[in-house]
Amino acid sequence: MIATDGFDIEPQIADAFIINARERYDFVITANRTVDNFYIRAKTLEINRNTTAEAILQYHGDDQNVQPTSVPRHCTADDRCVVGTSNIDCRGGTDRANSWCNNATLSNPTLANGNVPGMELLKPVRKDTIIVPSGGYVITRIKADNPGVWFLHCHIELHANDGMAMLFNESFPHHLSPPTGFLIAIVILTTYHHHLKQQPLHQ
Ligand SMILES: [Cu+2]
Repeated sequence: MIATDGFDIEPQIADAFIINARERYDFVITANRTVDNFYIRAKTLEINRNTTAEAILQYHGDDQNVQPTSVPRHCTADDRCVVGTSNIDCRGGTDRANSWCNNATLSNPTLANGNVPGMELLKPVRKDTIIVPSGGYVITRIKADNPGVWFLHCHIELHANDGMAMLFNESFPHHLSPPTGFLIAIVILTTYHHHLKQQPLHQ
């Protein structure tokens, strides 16, 4: 793996990785195996479901009519496919997997203010999209050098529409003014729509 979300990372060797909506990963495949066909599998991590997408990586010279024999990775207690976290207290919500978890707090207060043991502060991964496990949390560091109101939202559209989103205000006093004529244009548009609604349908 060499990059994520358009930013280089310290190269890592991996045979599988977790990706969610909007994330991007760049990787280099070292094709140094015996000539064969290999499955590339994408498998959802849903509970009680097993949705799989498959592609075939074919080495030049291999028989195109032979199915690959490579086997999928199986998740076990020792080889977990998901990184979970249980540090969030939903304060009276239903169970964490089904709660909106508004007004959440850390169940372990010693983790507050970024005091998380082992956190990488010198060379953290730079990303614009992050997986937040159900009931989990993410610590980010933002360089606040672009004043505006930024939309932090889930990239699953249904979730965003449900309200899984927030505004991050980076310095109201330094917001740019709206373009010249911006409000006038809205008034004209509103009047125009109103005008359309007033027209008889059979005109
Ligand atoms: Cu979501």
